[in-house]
Order: sequence, then structure tokens, then C-alpha cells
Amino acid sequence: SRHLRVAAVDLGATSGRVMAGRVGPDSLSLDELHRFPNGGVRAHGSLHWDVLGIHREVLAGVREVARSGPLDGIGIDSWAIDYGLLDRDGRLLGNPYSHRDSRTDGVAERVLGTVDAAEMYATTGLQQLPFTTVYQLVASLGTAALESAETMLLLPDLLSYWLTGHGGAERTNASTTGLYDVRSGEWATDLARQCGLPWSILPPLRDAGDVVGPLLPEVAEHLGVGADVPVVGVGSHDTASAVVGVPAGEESFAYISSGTWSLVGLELEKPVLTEEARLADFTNEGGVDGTVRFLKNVMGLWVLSESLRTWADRRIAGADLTTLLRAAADAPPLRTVVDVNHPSLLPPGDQPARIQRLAEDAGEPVPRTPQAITRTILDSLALAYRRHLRTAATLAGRDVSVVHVVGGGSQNALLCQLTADATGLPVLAGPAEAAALGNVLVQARTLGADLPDLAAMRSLVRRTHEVRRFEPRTGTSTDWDAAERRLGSPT
Ligand code: LFR
Repeated sequence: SRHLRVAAVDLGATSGRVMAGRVGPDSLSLDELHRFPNGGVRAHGSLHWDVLGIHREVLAGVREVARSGPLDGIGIDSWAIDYGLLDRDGRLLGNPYSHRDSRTDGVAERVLGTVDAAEMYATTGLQQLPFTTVYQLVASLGTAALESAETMLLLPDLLSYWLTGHGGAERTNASTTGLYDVRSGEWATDLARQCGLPWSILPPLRDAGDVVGPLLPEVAEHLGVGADVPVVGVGSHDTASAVVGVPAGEESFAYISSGTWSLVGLELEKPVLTEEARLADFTNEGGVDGTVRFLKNVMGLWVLSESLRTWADRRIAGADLTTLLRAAADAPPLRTVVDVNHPSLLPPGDQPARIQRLAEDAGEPVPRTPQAITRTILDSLALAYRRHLRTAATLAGRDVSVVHVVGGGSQNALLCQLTADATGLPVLAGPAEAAALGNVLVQARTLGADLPDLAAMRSLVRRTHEVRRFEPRTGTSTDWDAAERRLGSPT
């Protein structure tokens, strides 16, 4: 069969990337042709995304892919949950908010005063995160934007809409909204009604792999391609695409999709909606091909990247990533551990001070230097991975024999080694660009490649991409047991 060449747009909270992906019967490669910085923009007291700027960069990137060879398809994935509102003429009503904006403070508690948490979990299967779409929408009740909204589009669907003129909601991302029924695969309109939300703004659902539509003529012209080039609705939630790109062959694998967030869990056939899963606050998000992503959101490398930003702002010497990771590798292990999922770490700000505060409150030695703080963050992340992977396995009744780490964090050798030590399991690290690979693979299948199922896609990733293996170091497990006991039950 012939080779396909597609544009994979993978948008992260700190950077966006546009890749040319090539797929053949025995080949799979990515060529990063465009990368641009991303981040929240503060204006009028709120934290927004610059979504028009992102659209411009998507166009620039796809144009670059089209210029350098044939283009068979375009797919967009991004972080989840955030959305734009459109009026009845399809015009954007205001700038989308970042989920780290504070307008959702206290909203979940308010909603859970009227909607039963157990009932909610039985429908959505989601971990309680204060910024979930449902809570953002409730926070917007009464605003001019929501009152005039005809449609809500999640960000990757909004960007696809600007390319094609076709709206809709792709299921993997819809499953993160708190307004989606994980059992039926449809919108949870009753729940929306109970929350006082105009459920009619929820657009028709589609599956990953469905074609969104051909390009609008003016977009095709701008990109310099034929208007028949399709935009393919990939697993538009980046984590869903990343899980497709996990090079697993083993049956009993766990994964950590390691980026701004760390998503730690298992792939299952059916959601786990038990009371135990609810109390452990585990999420059942929708995966590609009807799978379930049974996982926990862990605060992730955000804690470190915000710390680096803080140190850079203060012009602290030697506080760059490479130098700090080298020093952290030699720092005393598990000296200080903190609850990395503590809500104080969610908004932008002075993470080093917050880490010190958490250490102090927990009676742990307070780390004083960027090196010590870096080590505290990495030890604490690994400790969280250990706890949540064990919980996931227990709740799902699964054995886990290997942990796949994908995403940018797979390049952090110290964190991978600590993860192996903490979990007592071998860690297979890479590929870093798993989300883009998953995006490319799902497009390729829609466009006719012989990739019938996830196993075939993963086998192709395995045959074409290197992974790095980390074995748990002997004699360290008791240290992690002790650290876990010291920390007690974190959030
Ligand atoms: C990762 C991710 C997570 C989601 C968070 C916020 O990039 O998509 O899966 O919980 O971002 O959208």
C-alpha cells in the first residue's frame, strides 16, 4: 500500500507543534516543521488562551507541511476541557478561558450542594477537578457570552471548525467535560439540566477517526492545497492520542502520559464506576476505539516548569533545567516529599514558595535551594505515580508488569529512574511525541492505511521508535514505603 503524509497538530499548554507524519506499511516517522510557544494570557483579571494566535500558528504550520510535500489529511489534538462559545452565526463569543483561571474557585462545591456526587460519578465517571468544563460553564451562568451562546466547541473542535466550517464534539475530549455519559457515549443532558446549563449548546458527537470535513475554499487557498484535503477528527484529547502512541505489546501495561500534567493509569474495555473508584477519585475518560482511560490527573511537570519560570524571573543563576536535573540526580533521595496534587499548585505563581509551604505543613525538611526543590518535586511526582498506579491496578483488578512513560517527560531520565524505583516496575520511556504519533496513526487509518486496531498501531510504533528501559534499583523499595507513610493520605 502507498505511503500517506499528514499534518498532525499537537497543542500543549506550553507549546504547540505541527508535524509532518509519514506512514507506510512498515514505516512511521514525524518531522517537526513548526513549533510555537503557548501559555495563558492575563487580561482584565482573567486567564485566557490566545486562540486566534493559536489558529494563526496552526495555519502557518500546516502550510509548512503542505509546502514540503503532499498532504493527505490534517488532524488536531490539544489539552482537554477548555472551550469556546459561538453565537448563532458561528462567531466566537469572547476569548476562551484557561482552566487555570480562578473563576471556578468554589464552584464545584456549590454544584455538589445540589447535584449528588455519587450520581454524578455514576454518569460521568470523572475525577473531581475544579476546572472541568461543567464547572466552567456554571461559573459563566448569567454572562452575556453564555446567554447568547448557540454552541460550545472544545478547543480542538473549534480549530477544526475554523478550517472546515463543520462543528461537532469528538468523543475522547467530550468525555472530559463532566457533561458526557461514559456508559451511553452520549451527552449527559439531564445532568446539564440539573446544573442549570443550556444543554442545547452541546454539539453533535463524533468518534475519533470520523472525517470532520473538507477544507473551506479560502482556507485551502491560503494553505496552497486542494479543497478536498480532509480534516480528520483524531483522538482530539491529547492524552487519548498519546495513549494510542504507547508502544505497548504486553497485555498488562500501565502508562504515564508525562507533560504539563501527568496522566497516570490503565487502558480498560469498560469504565470502573464503583464507589471505591469514586472515593479514590479516579477518572474514566473515553479513549480511541471505545476504550476507557482509567487514570488520575497528577499535577505533573507544570510544578517544575512554573518553578523554572519563577527562578528565571528572579534571575537566579544556575537554575536552568539541565543544570538542576544534574544536581538533583546527586541530591539526597527522598529527603523531602510533598503532596504534588495539592490544589495550591494549580494556578500560575510562585511554586518554590508553595512547595516549601507544603513541606513545612507536612513536617518535612524544607528544601532551600533550587536543586533541593527540584529533587523534592521529582521524588514527590514519583511517589504520586506509585500510589496511583497501585490504586488503579487494585480498582480495576489488573496486574501491571511494566510502566510506559510517553510525552516530553519521558526524556527526563532522573524522573523515569525514580518512577521505576518507586513503582518497583520496569519503565519503558518514549516516544516523547506519542500524542502526535497517535494523531498520525488515527488519520492514517481513516485515509486507508492497514491499521485495523490499536494493537496494529502500537506494533508499528514499537517497530519504528526506540524506547529507553529503566529497571528499579535494588534496595530502594523500603525507602519509598517509608516516604509514603510519612506523607499520609494526600489529595
Ligand atoms: C493533558 C491534559 C489532561 C487534562 C488537562 C487539562 O495535556 O489534556 O489530560 O486533564 O490537560 O485539559
